[in-house]
Amino acid sequence: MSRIFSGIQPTGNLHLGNYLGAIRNWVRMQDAHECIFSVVDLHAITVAQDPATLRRGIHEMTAALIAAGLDPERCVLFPQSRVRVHAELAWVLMCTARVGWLNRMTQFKEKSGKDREGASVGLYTYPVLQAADILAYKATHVPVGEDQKQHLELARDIAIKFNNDMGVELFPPPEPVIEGPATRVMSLRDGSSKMSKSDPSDQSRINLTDDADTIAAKVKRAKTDPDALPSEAAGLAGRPEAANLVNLMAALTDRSIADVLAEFGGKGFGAFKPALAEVMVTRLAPITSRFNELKNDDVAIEAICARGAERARAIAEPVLAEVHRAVGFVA
Ligand code: AQP
Repeated sequence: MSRIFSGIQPTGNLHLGNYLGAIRNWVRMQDAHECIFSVVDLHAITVAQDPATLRRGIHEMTAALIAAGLDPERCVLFPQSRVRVHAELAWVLMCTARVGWLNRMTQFKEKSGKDREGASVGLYTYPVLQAADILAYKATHVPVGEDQKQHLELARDIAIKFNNDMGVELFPPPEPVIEGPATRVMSLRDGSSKMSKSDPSDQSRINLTDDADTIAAKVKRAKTDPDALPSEAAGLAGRPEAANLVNLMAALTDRSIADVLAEFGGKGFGAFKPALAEVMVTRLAPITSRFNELKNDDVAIEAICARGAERARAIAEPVLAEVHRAVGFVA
């Protein structure tokens, strides 16, 4: 039986990229597998965070995940910082990972930008903490969006090297699960960059908390080109913004791109965009209303976080004890 681990940063609103690329798959996996999902607040502080905003963000991300369909009875759901094993195991794995491996991580290069010397050490070692998140549970599968592929390969390399170095079969090398028609949802303002919580423009993304008018306005303003939609998928080549919107329609309606183009091929964005906005509103409205009900129920959310952390610790602490024995810390 496979064990699933995945995480999401509490650094802003859950957006359509997170939902279609990751969370929707998490929800589907809950019944078929043992699932562990974390609001990864330790990752969030790799870039500066206001403490009060972060505290609220952890709470709201937990509420948003439940609103999106995670059931804390059917999966383990908890804030990462409440399980100390993550940070402790990350230290051990930092002594396994090689500097050359981390130097190849493209997300660090993108996130640190021109001021690489001024980036936090945590931002640089972020993928090792991510490996610890997964390996602390001996997770076998990790459902993520396409942007996390390189980090997952690193987690596999770390697991394999640790096992080899210590002469044990402790960690199963985790497999990424990058599935579905929308593993890389792009920004509404720029078809060459991914939709992201940290994009300074709120117009670049559809938040799961956006109301119908906001969604309609964002889709209307989404960047496109002047041509009509093609009738075949090949006609989307070289048209990243059009491809992104068609892909979103396909993912939200569980149809193929060919099906969507069979309906909209030859039509302009004037016809396509309102149809897309309507589909988004229909799909997101139940999540938004559930989120609005839950987000102010501090007592219920706190109880879910506490219980989830307790269940996570019960799995991770014995794994850390095995790691301690393997490296020689205890007899
Ligand atoms: N655009 C996306 N398309 C598909 N999947 C995506 N994911 C994120 N963006 C997309 C997947 O969502 C999960 C949570 O990732 P995250 O917490 O790193 O989300 P984020 O929106 O990427 O976060 P930030 O704060 O905006 O970080 P940056 O901008 O640095 O990436 C993951 O499974 C991710 O693959």
